[in-house]
Amino acid sequence: MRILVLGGDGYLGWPTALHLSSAGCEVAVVDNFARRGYDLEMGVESLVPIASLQRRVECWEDVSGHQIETFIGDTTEEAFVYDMVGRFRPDAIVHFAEQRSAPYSMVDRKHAVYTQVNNVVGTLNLLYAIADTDPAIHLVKLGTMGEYGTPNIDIEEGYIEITHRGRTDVLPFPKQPGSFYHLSKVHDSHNIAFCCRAWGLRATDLNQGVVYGQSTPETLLHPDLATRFDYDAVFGTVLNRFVIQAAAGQALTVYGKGGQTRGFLDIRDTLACVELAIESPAAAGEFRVFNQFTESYSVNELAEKVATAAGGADIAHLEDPRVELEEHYYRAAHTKLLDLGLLPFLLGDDLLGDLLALARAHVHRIELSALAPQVMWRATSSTLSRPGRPRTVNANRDFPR
Ligand code: NAD
Ligand code: USQ
Repeated sequence: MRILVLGGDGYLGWPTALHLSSAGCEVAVVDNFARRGYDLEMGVESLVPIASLQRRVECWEDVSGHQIETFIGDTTEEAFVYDMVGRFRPDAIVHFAEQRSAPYSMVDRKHAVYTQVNNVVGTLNLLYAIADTDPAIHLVKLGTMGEYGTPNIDIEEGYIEITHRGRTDVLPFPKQPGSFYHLSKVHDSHNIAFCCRAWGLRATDLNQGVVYGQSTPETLLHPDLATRFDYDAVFGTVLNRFVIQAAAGQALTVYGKGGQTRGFLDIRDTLACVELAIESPAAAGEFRVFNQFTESYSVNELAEKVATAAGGADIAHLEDPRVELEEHYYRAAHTKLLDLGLLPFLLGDDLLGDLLALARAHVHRIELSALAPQVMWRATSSTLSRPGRPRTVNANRDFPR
């Protein structure tokens, strides 16, 4: 099978490309290196050093004998998208290529606009390119559990049956996203659903929870195959941050009351879920939604787990920089991937021990000033949400178009 992995230089895209390649697929990765650019903008780096994409691909061929093709370019460029889809002729496209940080999207107006243009226009270009090139191509799109928000009812997988004034229908589950980033995923979902309805495209929206972990069987084969491991307050996700904070002897930064509950999954399960989605594609005209997570935890529960695994760590309750419910009901369905055969890696002391060891081995690379949250969820047209802190994103940056 021929698979294009968009965003294949990123945290999840790179190990997914390796996994699919080792499973015998013909794989090409697509990236514009925007993620490496955000690091430069913020003056931070992945805790674990990462090789250039060129070196990664070369190393993979040496280690595995498999080739991975590369397309360097921007999904917001129509000609680039048509060219890569037309030349590679994939059976499936796995689309990771978006700006994925909620805090980054909330820095200021420029970052909000960049995030939504990058994500929504990139996906629209792709939908047109698929429709014009070959509508049978299966789009496997990374969405997010955050599209749903935290309603006071059970969350279903994409759709809910509603009876209203005596009539019943199955409708898209209501969306209450919590950042301009999460909103961009909702806009994508609507656009993809429309193209499935109107043009008969086939798509799977993987509403993924928060991912943790850094190693997969393939990335462990050589240091130059490693994927990124982010800890800064803008791109680091909560469990990865807690592990790294504990390794550095810093307090774990619980925002607010810490009752915020989310769905989580091991990075190895991301790879497995994508593979399962590809193996049994959506039907022509079908817009399929899978909730892609394996366990739910509150932020407090995660902090306690990490502190215990680390043999002790302080837990600090900081003022929540976000606008979100700090205590709420949370129960979300996630059976469709299990039904397809997913055998999840659950969060245990062995994985936390491995992650702590990894973080301790690279502790000298931690920039402590990047740990504190700086982006507040309020409207600002200028760059610094908290004046006086130099380590932040650059409002004058020229975004790649
Ligand atoms: P990442 O930022 O590490 O990777 C995204 C990649 O896409 C980067 O390499 C970036 O350079 C590339 N990219 C961005 N815009 C592009 C464009 N216009 N053209 C070409 N390439 C572009 O992010 P990640 O953590 O690997 O996440 C991948 C996807 O999974 C995202 O869509 C994200 O929303 C989703 N997701 C991630 C998580 C998580 O916890 N990391 C959880 C749920 C969903
Ligand atoms: N949080 C803390 N302390 C921290 C960092 C985060 O308490 O140091 C809290 C946040 O306030 C939030 C929760 O932890 O309530 C999750 O935050 P996060 O930064 O780990 O995750 P989030 O911003 O939701 O985004 C991440 C990915 C995004 C993906 C999303 C899945 O960056 O790409 O879409 O997880 S989900 O959360 O299901 O929407």
